[in-house]
Amino acid sequence: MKLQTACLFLCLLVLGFNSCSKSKEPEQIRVRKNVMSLTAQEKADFVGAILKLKSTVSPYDSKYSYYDQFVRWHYLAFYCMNNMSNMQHGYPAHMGPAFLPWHRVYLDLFEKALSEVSGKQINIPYWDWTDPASLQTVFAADFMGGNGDPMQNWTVTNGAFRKGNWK
Ligand SMILES: [Cu+2]
Repeated sequence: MKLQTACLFLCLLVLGFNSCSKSKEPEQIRVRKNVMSLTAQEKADFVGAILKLKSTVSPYDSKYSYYDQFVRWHYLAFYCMNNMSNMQHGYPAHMGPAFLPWHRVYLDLFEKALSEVSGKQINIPYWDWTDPASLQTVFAADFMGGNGDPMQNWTVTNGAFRKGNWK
C-alpha cells in the first residue's frame, strides 16, 4: 500500500471514528435542497448555525473553534504527506481518487456539527454554479454575503460574514 493511500485511510478513519464514537438517536433522512428552494428561515438557520459553530470551542482540539477545526482538517488533508520522500504530490484528499469519499465524510461531519451546535437539523444546500440566478442566491446578504467590493480588494461588505464580523 502506498504511503499516500495509507495516510488518506488514516485521515478517514480518524474522521469516521470521531463521527461514530458518540451515541446518538437514530438519524432522520437528510435532504440537501437546491439553494434556490430554501426558505428565508432555512437560510437564516444555516447562517446562524455557521456563526454558532464559529463561536463554539472545538470538541476535538480546544485551540480551535468548532468551525476552524474543519478548516484545520482540510488544511491537514492538503499537507499531511509533505514530509514523505516518495510522494508525487502532497494532496491526498485532492487531485486523486480519494477526493469524493474524503469530502463526503468531511461534509457529513460538518453538517452534523452544524446541527449539533444549533439544535436544529441543518443540511448543506447545493447550487448550480452555471446558473447566474443560483449564484445570486448564494452570494446575497441573507446567505453567504455579496461578491465583494472591487474597490476594497473584493472584501465582503454585507451579510453575516462581512469584514469585521467574521475572522
Ligand atoms: Cu477540499
